[in-house]
Amino acid sequence: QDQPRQCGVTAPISIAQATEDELKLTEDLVKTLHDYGLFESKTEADKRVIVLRQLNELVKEFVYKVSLLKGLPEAVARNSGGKIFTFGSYRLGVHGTGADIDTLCVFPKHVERDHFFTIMYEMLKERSEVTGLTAVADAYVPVIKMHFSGIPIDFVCARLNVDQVSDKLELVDNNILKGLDERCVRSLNGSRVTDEILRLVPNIPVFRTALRTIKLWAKRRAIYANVMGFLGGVAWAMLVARICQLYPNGCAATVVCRFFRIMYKWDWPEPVLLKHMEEGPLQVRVWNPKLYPADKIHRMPIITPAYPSMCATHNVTVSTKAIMLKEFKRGMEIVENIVVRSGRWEDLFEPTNFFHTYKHYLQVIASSYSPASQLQWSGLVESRLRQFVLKLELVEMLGLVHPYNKGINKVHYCLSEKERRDATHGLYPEDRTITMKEEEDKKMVQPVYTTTFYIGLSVEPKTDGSTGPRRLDLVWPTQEFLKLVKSWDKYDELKMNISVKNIKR
Ligand code: 3AT
Ligand code: MN
Ligand code: MN
Repeated sequence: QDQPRQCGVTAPISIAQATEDELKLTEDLVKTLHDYGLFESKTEADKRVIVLRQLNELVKEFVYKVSLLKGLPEAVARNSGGKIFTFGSYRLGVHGTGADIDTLCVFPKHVERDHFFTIMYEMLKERSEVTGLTAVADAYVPVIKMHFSGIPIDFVCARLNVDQVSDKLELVDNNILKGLDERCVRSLNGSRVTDEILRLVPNIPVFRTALRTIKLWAKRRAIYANVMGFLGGVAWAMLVARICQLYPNGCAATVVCRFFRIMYKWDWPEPVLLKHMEEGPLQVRVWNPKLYPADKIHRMPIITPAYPSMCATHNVTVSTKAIMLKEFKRGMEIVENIVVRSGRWEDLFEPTNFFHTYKHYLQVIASSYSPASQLQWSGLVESRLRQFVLKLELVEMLGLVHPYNKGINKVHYCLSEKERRDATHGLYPEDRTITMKEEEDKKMVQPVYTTTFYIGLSVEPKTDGSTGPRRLDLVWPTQEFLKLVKSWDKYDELKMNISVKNIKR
């Protein structure tokens, strides 16, 4: 272990073995992570294994069924195979209690993608273990969502250009992507990226503990969210993997400590790479800022290791980058204290005081009248919020434009049309306890579902030296944002509402 193979695009910074002291710090860290309830029970872990076994069986049955339907002989149909792969936090081994299992279903070419959303869907519907089954066939990455024996599953699929999918099939060869539907390439990508990350870290248990730490920290500091312009699970995993490569013999505490300093001092937009990018057999572009202007504007590029390499952080804005750098700095200062025993790991996980940091906030309320339409509508608004942030960043006098990393969901039980209207504008009837005993009550109560997003604004002093009244002009960005979300093809002005309000701390 003294001379580990070099994984990464540079030599390690240090190949020193962990000291007694560092091992003790890691022990404390793992204990702290346990205190936060980050690890699932043995029972839950066992259940996941059983569920995956059942899903794998189901996939084979599905392929067999479709093969017969396509007129293949019985023996050929049996040999057509079918296999599942996992990706996401479960595959990385950093999932918490109740996390989903991101699962990829792979089948041979005579099975069509549509079959997954019809025949497989029907097969799942028949199973008594399955609840909450929903298919989203028109998503960027089409997915079937469900609970299987109570475990949430995100089920995606890929049709390979082969006659048979054997149990031994691996997804590492770039040539398997040749001639595939784009959606299949994207579905395979999730799995290929996680596999590659694991292949590129020198010590997987160290990586896991360090990543669990960073994920917890990022969530508590409200900088975990790809859609909002922060980093998502894959990007955090790649950053931690890079530090692991630089300290191949370090323990988890060492990796965490170095993480903050290195990321704070990183020469952005220098990209974070886990390996040299590969050329490959597809007509798709691989991330290349020298070639593509769109890639040059990425502020904190973190590049996925599997071909075709992409930037996992194209959503980062000037503000979100500044906020993350501030958090790296805070992390760096805290771990310096932990190392000299004048601080504790808990300090790192102190929740953000976002709601007390700024004088001005924008409150964006997306609302509608049913849970189903609210899910879609709030998702759309959330996915467009970053455009609002980008427009606000252009406003003179605004320094930082800080989106909170998640929307806050509420249901308001209203007793009149007026109350309903008010609720969509952030004026809520006093919290009301509803007794649903009587039918009368049920008829009177009209629920309004709201998802509220917050954007913190730091107003900068005028630079021209004048002392006149300072007026923030947010009309233009607000109007543009409202126009943008209302231009959605599924927007229904009778059912969906959006309101933007300027509020004080
Ligand atoms: P959790 O433990 O589940 O919270 P995770 O990292 O597994 O953390 P997700 O299950 O949300 O997070 O996502 C797993 C992977 O699925 C990450 C990414 O490759 C893919 N993915 C997630 N959301 C999307 C999306 N909206 N579009 C495309 N790919 C996505
Ligand atoms: Mn997941
Ligand atoms: Mn998922």
